[in-house]
Amino acid sequence: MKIVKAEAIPFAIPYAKPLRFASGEVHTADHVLVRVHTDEGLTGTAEAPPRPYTYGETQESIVAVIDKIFAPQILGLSALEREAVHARLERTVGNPTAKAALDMALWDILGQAAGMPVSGLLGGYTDRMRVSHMVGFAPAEEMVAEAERVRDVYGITTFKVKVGRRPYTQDVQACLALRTALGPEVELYIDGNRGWTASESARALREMAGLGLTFAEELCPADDVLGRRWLVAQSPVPFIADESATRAAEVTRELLGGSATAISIKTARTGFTASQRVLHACEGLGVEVVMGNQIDGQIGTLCSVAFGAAHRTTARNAGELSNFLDMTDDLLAEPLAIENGTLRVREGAGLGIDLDTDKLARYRQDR
Ligand code: MUC
Ligand code: MG
Repeated sequence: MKIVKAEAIPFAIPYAKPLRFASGEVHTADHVLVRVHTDEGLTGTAEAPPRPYTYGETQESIVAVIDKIFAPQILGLSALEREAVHARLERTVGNPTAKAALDMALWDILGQAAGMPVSGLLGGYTDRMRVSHMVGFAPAEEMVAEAERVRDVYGITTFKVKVGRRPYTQDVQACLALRTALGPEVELYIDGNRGWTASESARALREMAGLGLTFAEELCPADDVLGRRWLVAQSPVPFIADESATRAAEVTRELLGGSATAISIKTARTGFTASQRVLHACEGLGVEVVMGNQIDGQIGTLCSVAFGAAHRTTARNAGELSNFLDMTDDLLAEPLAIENGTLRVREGAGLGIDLDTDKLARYRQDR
């Protein structure tokens, strides 16, 4: 199972509905398709989404780091030598989505070689996850209309509401409008992408106290160290670290430092190998996790659900698995389908990623 080639293919697919949030906005899925090939003719596939406002990576930087540094470092190693692969990748700091995509492509190869689904190899807890949908910035009535449409069409009843605008009261109003329109059965939580100060966040949480929120995520920057601890200590709900805890060591630091009380796990940045490290750390420390979304396409979403469904702790909360619905197209031959508010893991060996080669030819940007 020797690695003979690692490819980084840039592609771009427009969004039908851009996602807007406090740290940025996404109009085009300008991602990188990562393919690792072995001497036995197996090909592992994953995708890396550039998020410069979160990790500093761009589409060009992901292609460059894979072509120039990572591919030459891992050629000749076996897909079974994942720890050796990671030791080489870790010689370069940062570049989390490039590393994660290579890791997941290797797991895809292992699954194919074993003739078993990756989700089963990871843990095999269940075959599906409940889906949480992200509602981006818009006037409150549009946010309500979107949530109602997503509930009615896909059966989704969990919503993560993007907050972090100024004045904070407009987000309080939007959350109130969502709760009023959707009723008490629907689960709502908020994500500020570091948009507010600690004091704005505290006021917003107090004013939303009657809305039955289940979590609050990254309302203010973790770099505001004491302010963030002060906020988290008074949060009435678990406070999720997302972009402030992108590696197992950061997870430990944020949790032990009192800057978070729950963790977002994103396979787009920690792949499967490091996501398990994060998950096991959280289980050991006794904090809740949520499967987050790096505004993934269908390939990334397939990876997220494979991981999330594999473990009891990740399958407990609804996973953020629906951002791909806002894209105009994707690369899978058989598109993902969310039914009754759930997304199923793909059956078959590996990750079950079957690419539509015509679509890849249409959207790839390197030819
Ligand atoms: C999220 O959960 O924050 C937006 C920025 C990012 O890093 O991820 C997305 C969604
Ligand atoms: Mg987040």
